[in-house]
Amino acid sequence: MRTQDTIYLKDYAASPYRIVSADLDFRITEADTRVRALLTIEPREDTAAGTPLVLDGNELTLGSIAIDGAPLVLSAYGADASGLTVFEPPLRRFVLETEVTLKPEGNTRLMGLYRSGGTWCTQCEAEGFRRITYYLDRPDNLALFKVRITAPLNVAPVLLSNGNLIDQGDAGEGMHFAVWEDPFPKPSYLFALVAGDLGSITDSFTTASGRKVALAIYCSHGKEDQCLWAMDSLKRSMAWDERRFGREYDLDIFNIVAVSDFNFGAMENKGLNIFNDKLVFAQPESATDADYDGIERVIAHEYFHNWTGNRITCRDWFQLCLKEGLTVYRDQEFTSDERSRPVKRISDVVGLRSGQFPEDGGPLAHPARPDQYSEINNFYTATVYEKGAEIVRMLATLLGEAGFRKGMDLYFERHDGQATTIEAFLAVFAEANDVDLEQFKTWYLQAGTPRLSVSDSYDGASQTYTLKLGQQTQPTPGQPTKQALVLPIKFGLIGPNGSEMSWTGVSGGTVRDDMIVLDTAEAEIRFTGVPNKPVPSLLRGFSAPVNMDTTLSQADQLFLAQHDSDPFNRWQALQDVGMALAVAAIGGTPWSQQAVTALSQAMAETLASETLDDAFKALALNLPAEAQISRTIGKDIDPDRVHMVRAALLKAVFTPLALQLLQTYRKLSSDAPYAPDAASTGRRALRNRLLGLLVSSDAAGAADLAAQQYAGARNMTDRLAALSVSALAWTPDAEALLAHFHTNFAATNPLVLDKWLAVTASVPQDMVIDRMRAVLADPNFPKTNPNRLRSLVGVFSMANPTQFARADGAGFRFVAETVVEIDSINPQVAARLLTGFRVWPMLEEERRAAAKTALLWLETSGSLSRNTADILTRMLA
Ligand code: 0A1
Ligand code: ZN
Repeated sequence: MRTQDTIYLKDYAASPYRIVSADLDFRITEADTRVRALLTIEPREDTAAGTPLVLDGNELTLGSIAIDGAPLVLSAYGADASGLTVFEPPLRRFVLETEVTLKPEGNTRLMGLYRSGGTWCTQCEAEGFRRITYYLDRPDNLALFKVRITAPLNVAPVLLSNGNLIDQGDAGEGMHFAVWEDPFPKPSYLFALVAGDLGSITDSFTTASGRKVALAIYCSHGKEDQCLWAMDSLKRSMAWDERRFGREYDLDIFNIVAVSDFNFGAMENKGLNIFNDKLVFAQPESATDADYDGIERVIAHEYFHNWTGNRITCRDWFQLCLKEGLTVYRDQEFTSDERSRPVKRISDVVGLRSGQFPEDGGPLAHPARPDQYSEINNFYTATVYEKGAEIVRMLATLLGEAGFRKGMDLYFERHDGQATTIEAFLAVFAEANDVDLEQFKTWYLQAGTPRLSVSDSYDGASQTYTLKLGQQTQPTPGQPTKQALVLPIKFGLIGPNGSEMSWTGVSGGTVRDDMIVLDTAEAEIRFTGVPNKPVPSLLRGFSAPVNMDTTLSQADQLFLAQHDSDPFNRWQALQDVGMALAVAAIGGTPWSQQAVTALSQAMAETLASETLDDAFKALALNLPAEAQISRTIGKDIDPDRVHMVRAALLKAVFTPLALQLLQTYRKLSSDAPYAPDAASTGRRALRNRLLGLLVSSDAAGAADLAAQQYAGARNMTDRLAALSVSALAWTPDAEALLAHFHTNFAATNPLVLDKWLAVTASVPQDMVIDRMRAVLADPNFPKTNPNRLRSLVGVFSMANPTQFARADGAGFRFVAETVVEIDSINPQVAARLLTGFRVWPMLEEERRAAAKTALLWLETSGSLSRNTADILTRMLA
């Protein structure tokens, strides 16, 4: 048995053998699946005779083994559940033939070949292929795949794999077969197979060079009309990648399959993407605007992987953000071009701050390119994905659009067909733009969110404006000291009349047009020829993923909120004002009436603006979330106090606006049929935001208004919004609405049940834990389904701070106990649920002790999977 301890990037070595092609034969029956693999294998030029061939395996049992048709004697190989070693393979090209038998039915880990709702499907990233056959299951082994699938015709009339269908027919005894061949060499993690009784919708896309691509989306029967939005999103993604990056699709077929049991969102298998069905199915009665957005985004994301991930893949899993950060950047750009760029940016930054910053500032912090791991599945993180995208965005900001595109073109030209590294990625940008990116690379290697400090002064006599900037990054696990990073700081200086000011000279730092490039720990930048004291607008568009300490007065912030030409900073300024008031009050300094009135007025003006769009207003008319406030305070957090102060501030700011909120709410109602376009989505977002503000500021009649909206809603967006504001504020109707929603919408649709579970888990009331325990105790609750578990337990730990972090420890215990139970079913999901504990070091003493008790209990609770044990160890380190 080979045990797998910590794996280090520095130990990377090419394998002494290469698998050049894989000829796979699957025989699927209700009882089991037999996999026969013919692997054509070559030694490398420098491989010495007698070097053993070591293949990965996981929970496999070897049936037979032969080389070039001759069965191997027992002494020639060693095989167990975790691998296969051929001691002295031939030092020339040979064919290794193995046979294994799998039990997909019992595969509740959802890695490798498993069954979801009767359909056989696969998930191979990162290391699932080794659960299908013995293989070099590493991303740098690219091979040509040919796949024959034989299965019962009645239960599996649809047989799919990667690439092109080259043969199909009857196989006798109620069985049929299909043969698929993928002309592009690929790593095993991109392998996919689907066999089931599925419906589908079809369409086509003609590429810029005239290739007609057949598109299909497969789903369970009866759901076909819920796949239209996904198909529309796919076609727009294909067109966008041609326009924006000059990338065409390369096969004649592109298939997507929606399955109900899936560990993540979706998977970019070559020519055969497999999706969590919540990211495919959309109809106005059961999906919200957020669901439509998510579908569009993830369909685009997986499609874009065809070039950034599949044609060019990763040399090893340390390089994961080579494909993920870049592809997230690409999907963000797609959404920005399709919808509103500022609104997309603000939403992404809200997500970054609530998802990635806490990771980067807590016990699970790691670099975007880690240099060690013990369980790779625990590194599909916000840091690799979202911070990875921020790093690519900074590169684009520093190089400019044309310079960035030149680098991307060179990347595709030079590395097509390869498995490569972050170094190779940076090298193409450096070369195409003739710049040095050595220091920039630190962004990939260093964990932690930098703090950017700012102070300024103005000297009227010399008309000189001075900005003092500093950057500092706190130590993170394994990285006690930090280096200065390259921070692109987009900025403007705003004059007293609200317009941009110019300057005649700059010294003391690097300033290129509207961008300061801070690459030292400190800089003092002097702008000369500045006629008046400006208000600085810094970090426009959130041009670097940092925490900025601002020293601006409330008046200056509100001035920016009104005048900044950068919509992101207008939004940020309002948030900062709210944050400052909340943080001061939590620290014991109550707000002044005057300060609150000024913020109220700014909110009122924002709402009344004729130039700002609805989606922007919906984001602006809000206070920072509780978790965001807690993070800003940073230590000794009492979530009850944060909750109470935020609620009081919300009331103080928005109660005076109740009439305007209500009138605007009424004006925004619409009889138009549901459409998912940006304008309609923005209108609903604003209207529902206003409802939320009215209810949470306890305006007269607001609770009834929410109940009316719930009852009269003609789409899920409006219905769920009304339900969730009622439940969060626990209005007198909340209980009845939740029950109604369960009976009438959730009981028959699992994806709607997820919404009910999520609302139930977010209620900040003491009964929530008992309710969740009751839900889990119901024998009909499917504990094998990741979506259900995440909606209940994941939402609880991430979005219900007062109950999760209860002083009596009941919230922590609930999550810890659930993690143990789920760990024996699906370790990946259990490990993910445990990450909710990452806030624990930040809590006040009593809660911190309660969290630690729960974590220590987990440690002694018996044998945990390596996934969960890895998270637990890092959490307690
Ligand atoms: N590459 C996929 C993410 C993914 C990772 C692991 C999975 O199974 C354990 C599934 C999907 C993406 O970025 O969408
Ligand atoms: Zn991805």
